[in-house]
Amino acid sequence: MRTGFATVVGRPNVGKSSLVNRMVGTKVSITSARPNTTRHSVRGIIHRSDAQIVLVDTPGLHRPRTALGERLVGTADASLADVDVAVAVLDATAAIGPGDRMVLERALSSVGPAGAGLLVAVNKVDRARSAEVLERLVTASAAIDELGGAPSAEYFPVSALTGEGVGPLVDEIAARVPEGPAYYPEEMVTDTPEALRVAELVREQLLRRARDELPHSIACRVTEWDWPHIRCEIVVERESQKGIVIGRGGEVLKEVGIAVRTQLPPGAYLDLHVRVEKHWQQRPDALDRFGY
Ligand SMILES: Nc1nc2c(ncn2[C@@H]2O[C@H](COP(=O)(O)OP(=O)(O)OP(=O)(O)O)[C@@H](O)[C@H]2O)c(=O)[nH]1
Ligand SMILES: [Mg+2]
Repeated sequence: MRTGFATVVGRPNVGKSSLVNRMVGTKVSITSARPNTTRHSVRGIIHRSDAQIVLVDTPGLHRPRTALGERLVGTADASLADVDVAVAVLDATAAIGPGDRMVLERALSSVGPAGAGLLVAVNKVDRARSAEVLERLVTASAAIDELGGAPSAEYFPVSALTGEGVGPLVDEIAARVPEGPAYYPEEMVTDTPEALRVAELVREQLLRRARDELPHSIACRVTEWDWPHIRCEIVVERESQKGIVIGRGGEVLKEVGIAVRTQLPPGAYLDLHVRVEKHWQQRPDALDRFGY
């Protein structure tokens, strides 16, 4: 049996969470078209007959401008400590830039000399021309050479959306984790606590409906869990945002509640409350409370 940790890193919005969900085969991490969706490190466990792989989804690596941003980057960096495999995810639909080079550099330095545990995934190939995919692969490889090289790094064109190329990536991760005992029981796909999962599902639905700067201003937290009664607070930064999140006649909140309930065991009663907390993104006490 081979078992180990594979941390998935990349710029915001390149599709890390989508790829982790696809590899696990279940939704363990929320996704959205907005950058900086993931705010925690989220474990997704792959069970195979020959291996157990603990994938670690991480917040996007970026240059932080808020205290929240610093926490997110800190979380991603911490998840790169002590990994067997680092999967650096790039976006096939965009040219490789300084942000991606930084991702490759951090991933490379986390897996030790010669990059024995470095895998590079070029995601969203379903939306790129093959010449573009090829260009990203070549540029990524050249960037790694400039960083000192990683002879055993391998490159995978993938699509989290269609699943194309994902099988070979998982096979390679399985081949590179060491031998050892299983960390998690067979039926477990994630170790995210239920209350956190529900708060994240609420935030995911809000992100789908949010525009402009609102996504960064939303935080969700379950404040009461008395099954089937769940109380979740939604925190925004401004009074005007509160109105947007509630919607006309409570319409938005109602839709959010319905969409989240379909993803919970039957009978859940979800009580959503919206509260304003000014500048929470800059306040360490608030960030602690949300677990960021
Ligand atoms: N066409 C296409 N879209 C994708 C693919 N993978 C992800 N996406 C889309 O890209 C957007 C970002 O996906 P996420 O999985 O949330 O990206 P992320 O890297 O986890 O983002 P952060 O958590 O914000 O760092 C979403 O709109 C996804 O639907 C893919 O393979 N093809
Ligand atoms: Mg994510």
